[in-house]
Amino acid sequence: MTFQLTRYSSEPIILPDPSSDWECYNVFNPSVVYHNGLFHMHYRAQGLDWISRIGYAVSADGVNWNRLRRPVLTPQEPYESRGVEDPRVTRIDDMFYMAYTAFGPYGGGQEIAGGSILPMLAQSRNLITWERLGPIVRGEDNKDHVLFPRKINGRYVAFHRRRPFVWIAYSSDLLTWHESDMARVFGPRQDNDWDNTSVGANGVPIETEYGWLVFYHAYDTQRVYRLGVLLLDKDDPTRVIHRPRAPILWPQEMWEVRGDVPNVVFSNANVRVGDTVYVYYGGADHVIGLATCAYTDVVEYARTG
Ligand code: BMA
Repeated sequence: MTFQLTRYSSEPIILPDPSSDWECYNVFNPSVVYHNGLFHMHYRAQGLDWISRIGYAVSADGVNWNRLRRPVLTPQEPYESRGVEDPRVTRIDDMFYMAYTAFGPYGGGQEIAGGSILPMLAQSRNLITWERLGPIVRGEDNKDHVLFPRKINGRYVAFHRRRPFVWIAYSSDLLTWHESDMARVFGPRQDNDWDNTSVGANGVPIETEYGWLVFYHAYDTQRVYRLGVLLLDKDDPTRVIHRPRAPILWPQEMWEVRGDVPNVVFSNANVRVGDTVYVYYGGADHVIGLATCAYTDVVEYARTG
């Protein structure tokens, strides 16, 4: 079975705003939640200072967006001095949780050693005002984390990335994450595969009758970023049920091939609304695109592709 996402348009749906100081250079790597009949987007934005902030936009149809004129998350802490990046928002009950990457000073010190990054969590009731909770892991190169939309066996669950693998972590309170509650889930494949170098999770996993539908990104030895899917066991999401061979989206349009970083499609948003899954993604770390698919088709592909 072959399967690919369908681009909504051959053009990006959101561009940098030349009239803004904080989002005039790049807008990319969006997260989207569908809540109370609206699409809510959080996205990474950079001005000429190249520091990442998180912007917010809202849409009734998932295509036309109304952008808040100010960022909803800006660097505040020393460990965020070079930016707050790559939001992934999950709703659990009445709370929204944002997983984001804090990018700190060169060198970093003990806390943020290994890439100067921290995989952070924040919470909000209104999607605009965010309160920092803390990191999942300290002192290592770790990002691409995202919370599952519900507890499994009584505990919160998050993906995170220990290069080149996707890991899972469990926590009873979202504040304490113990090494003994972490496990490796999946990693790169063989030499000639598109995902042969490093993998990371995309948006919030989707619960299906067959297991967790997981969208992920990977790059190869040429650092071309593509997207794929796989299926994990519902009760034990460290267990891969099926992983199709082929990617479902890869850089093709000019704005995916050329940009701030070439050959990148990178997504933090795979949101199901009715029969459609909307995949929002950054093109070449510069603009935001949209691709969609039928929910039943992607589930079928994840099971049998
Ligand atoms: C990854 C992340 C993404 C980015 C990608 C390609 O490491 O930092 O934010 O889109 O690299 O540059």
